[in-house]
Amino acid sequence: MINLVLFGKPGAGKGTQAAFLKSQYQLFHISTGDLFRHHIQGATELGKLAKSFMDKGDLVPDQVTIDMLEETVTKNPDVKGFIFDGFPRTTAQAEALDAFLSGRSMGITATVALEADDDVLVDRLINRGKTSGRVDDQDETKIRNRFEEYNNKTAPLKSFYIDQGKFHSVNGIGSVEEITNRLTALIDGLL
Ligand code: B4P
Repeated sequence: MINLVLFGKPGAGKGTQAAFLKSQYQLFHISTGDLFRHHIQGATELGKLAKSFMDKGDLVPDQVTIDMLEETVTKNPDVKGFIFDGFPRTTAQAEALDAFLSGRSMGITATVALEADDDVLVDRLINRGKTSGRVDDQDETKIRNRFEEYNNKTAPLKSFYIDQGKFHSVNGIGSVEEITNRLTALIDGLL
């Protein structure tokens, strides 16, 4: 089983690259951002709660995110592996994921970070915001707040995974195809 964590700032290309990687390696893709947006569309209680955080560019509280992730993994017992896209985003989420996976005789194979400068990311997100309708992509202040959340809460996970010998980083600047090639070269070398 291959279980990959895709790691990187908002707009780094996690969702974009996951779309290729899931078919390349036949993995089940779980994007917590997409799951929340699905709940928002369906106007569920979870969606209403998530929206109140996401629209400001804040992270959604850990426990609801962890519960949603675990439910999705549990519902898909027969897959070859998972791409965790945008999860974990805090140390509490990373610890919960390790405990949950080891309880099912599974584990993270590798964490792959897509690295890109803030200014490139702001341009990408503002651009997406013109068509996506995503409130969190339409305002530079909210985008910068998402970077702050990342720096404060998510960046510490780098050392969490370095300590486990599982952290890898890829240059996230270039064409989508160039970055896909960098990722597949890295992942093929790990298998
Ligand atoms: P996410 O949905 O995870 O989204 P993201 O970080 O904005 O984007 P991603 O990195 O996937 O970028 P993408 O490929 O789309 O999170 C949204 C929010 O949900 C969070 O702020 C938070 O509130 C909440 N949330 C999610 N998970 C959570 C968790 N675990 N805990 C708590 N809260 C959580 O690319 C962005 C744009 O760039 C696209 O338009 C794409 O086309 C473009 N692009 C990609 N690669 C490019 C390239 N190489 N060149 C040019 N453009 C490129």
